Amino acid sequence: MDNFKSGFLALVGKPNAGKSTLLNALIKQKVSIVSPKPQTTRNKVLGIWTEKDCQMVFVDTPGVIRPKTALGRYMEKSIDSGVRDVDCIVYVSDGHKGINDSEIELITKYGSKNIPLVVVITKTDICQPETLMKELEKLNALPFIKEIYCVSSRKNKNITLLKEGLKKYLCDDVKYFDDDDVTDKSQRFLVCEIIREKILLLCDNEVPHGIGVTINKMEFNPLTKVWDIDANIIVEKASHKPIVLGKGGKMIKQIGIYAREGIEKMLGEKVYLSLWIKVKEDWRNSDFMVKEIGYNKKDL
Ligand SMILES: Nc1nc2c(ncn2[C@@H]2O[C@H](COP(=O)(O)OP(=O)(O)OP(=O)(O)O)[C@@H](O)[C@H]2O)c(=O)[nH]1
Ligand SMILES: [Mg+2]
Repeated sequence: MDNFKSGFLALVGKPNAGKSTLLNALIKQKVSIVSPKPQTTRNKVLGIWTEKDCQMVFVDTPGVIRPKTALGRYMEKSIDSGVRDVDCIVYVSDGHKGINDSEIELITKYGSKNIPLVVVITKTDICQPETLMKELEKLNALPFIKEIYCVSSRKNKNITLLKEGLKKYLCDDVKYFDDDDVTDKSQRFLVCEIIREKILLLCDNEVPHGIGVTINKMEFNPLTKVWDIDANIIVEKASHKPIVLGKGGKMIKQIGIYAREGIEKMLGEKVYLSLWIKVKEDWRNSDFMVKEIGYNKKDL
């Protein structure tokens, strides 16, 4: 193909910085779940944007943490694999929160990888101009940063400008994905993630971090045109079960309503969703169970 350009661009940064929201804004589709709680993303998720003469493959990654569990180690490996061999690293920083020394250290680490590094300050819709100025000053002192963009994914501000700017880092001439592919993830994966997103939204404290979701059945009935989905919500402590269940089953019902809406939007068909709560004590600390729940190192 003449003059066709493609490439992989990794979105990295601290938990809750706004990476997944930015990915969804860049590709104008929701493929990665978003929540106000840190450590929402657990896997590397690709978001694909294809135009006549280019294909940009954005790689969403979990926020950088110091891993304390087997799941945390899996997440750390997802980040490593997400930035491996990419054409550009897009470091996403929460402009509302500001940049501290540990973040400068992290940006410096990514700057030393011999891969072009672009910094995106996001959430400018809720930033104080003084905070933003201070951040820009700190970043301007780092010579290895190729470019700095200020965007708001929520208000769709400067997203097109960023996407156009990132095209200069595309250097392959292969079309990696079909024109209508938007992600590498399966519908089953996205269903599990939508359920987990609603639990992150509705349940507090440690509960959502110890949640895993697996699918028992996912079948489409062509006669009724309804998807029949049966999924398990795995909790890591017996005491979490009544929280997810709620008083008189109120919480699980709400999770089911929100999740069904999200899944119907994604699949474009009616959905019948059954949810079951299962306890798997301390699963996040077991390599075996982490894999069983779907976080398989072979997918990295
Ligand atoms: N006001 C505002 N909020 C934003 C913007 N982008 C993201 N957020 C919010 O920031 C929170 C975190 O967003 P995510 O996209 O889940 O952040 P993340 O970096 O993917 O987080 P992890 O997956 O945990 O690493 C959510 O509540 C988003 O709605 C933005 O441009 N403006
Ligand atoms: Mg995320």
